[in-house]
Amino acid sequence: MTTATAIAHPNIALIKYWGKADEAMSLPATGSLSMTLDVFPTRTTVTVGEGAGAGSNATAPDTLTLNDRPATDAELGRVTRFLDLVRELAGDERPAAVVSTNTVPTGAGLASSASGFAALATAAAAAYGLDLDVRALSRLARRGSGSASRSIPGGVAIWHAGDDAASFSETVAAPPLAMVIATVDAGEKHVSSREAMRRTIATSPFFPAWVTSTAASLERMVEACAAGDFTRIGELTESNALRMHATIQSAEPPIRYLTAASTRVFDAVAGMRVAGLEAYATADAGPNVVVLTRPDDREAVAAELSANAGIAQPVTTLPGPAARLESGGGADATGPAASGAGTAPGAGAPA
Ligand code: 2P0
Repeated sequence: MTTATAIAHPNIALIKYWGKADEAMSLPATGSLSMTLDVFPTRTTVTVGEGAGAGSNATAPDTLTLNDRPATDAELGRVTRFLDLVRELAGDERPAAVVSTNTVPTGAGLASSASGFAALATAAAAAYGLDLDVRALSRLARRGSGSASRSIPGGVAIWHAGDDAASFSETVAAPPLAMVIATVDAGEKHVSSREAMRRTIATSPFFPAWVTSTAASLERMVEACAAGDFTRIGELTESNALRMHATIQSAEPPIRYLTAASTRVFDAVAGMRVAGLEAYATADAGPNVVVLTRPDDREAVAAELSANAGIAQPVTTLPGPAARLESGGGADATGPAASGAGTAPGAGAPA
């Protein structure tokens, strides 16, 4: 029996991934760039062999326990399809028992699928005896969930568009960054990002412009990161997020993830800039807003969000670590170590 446990953290994109070029291979329409967080890790244990995988599904009797409860059929099916890829790579047909614990509310707009599939890829590769480097592991994690690719390397990561071999993630140099998570609603999102991406591609007249403009913004973002230009990084981040939401809203029927409460946070962030506190807002496929700032300003931004935007418990985070096996031998020795500076997530913590 072989067991491996891995830990991975979520990431928030500064240049967003929205839309696939190839759904079966999980290849993105554009590249994207994110910061991995040092809060809300997912811890996943994969066990292969003797007694593991006594599930009822005869074709691949894996078992999955998610946050201390048996997974739904849909959750198990997605994990089994992913493990099938690992089994094919390893030439090993044995089923697995998977136990996973998320510390971020599932499905609430701060992608638990990113940390989830990054941790699963790292643990499953080790449990099935595969020796994969960061590039290969990020390509594997991509097949589970696109954004999971970016949670394999640590810190600020770029996920390249391209064919299967070229579409991997790697850490890029960037100036010191911090984020403050403003949870406006911790509930489940009404349309999954996977479904919303499909609808956007199929119906939005703006989608082609999203693709060309995001590719251009990614190039500028890489330049700004290399130059250590925080202001440019922030401007590109907020602009790209609003373009993504505009594109999503232009689908038919429309999808609106941002609410009045989200808009109040964007307004508060604009107000901070006017007052000389440099901060920029972004949001994923949900109403919650994440504010990019400099590490030295993160507590001031959190205080402003509490005082002026009605955010009960803003959570601050610095760049987080690479996905890693719990017993050493991590996926990437080059990623920054966990800073440990994030505010501990509590009950009702951000989504
Ligand atoms: C991102 N999002 O770049 C964008 C911004 C949400 C909004 O990546 O279908 O859960 O599993 O590849 O990775 C969410 O998409 O989608 C996402 P799949 P995923 O972070």
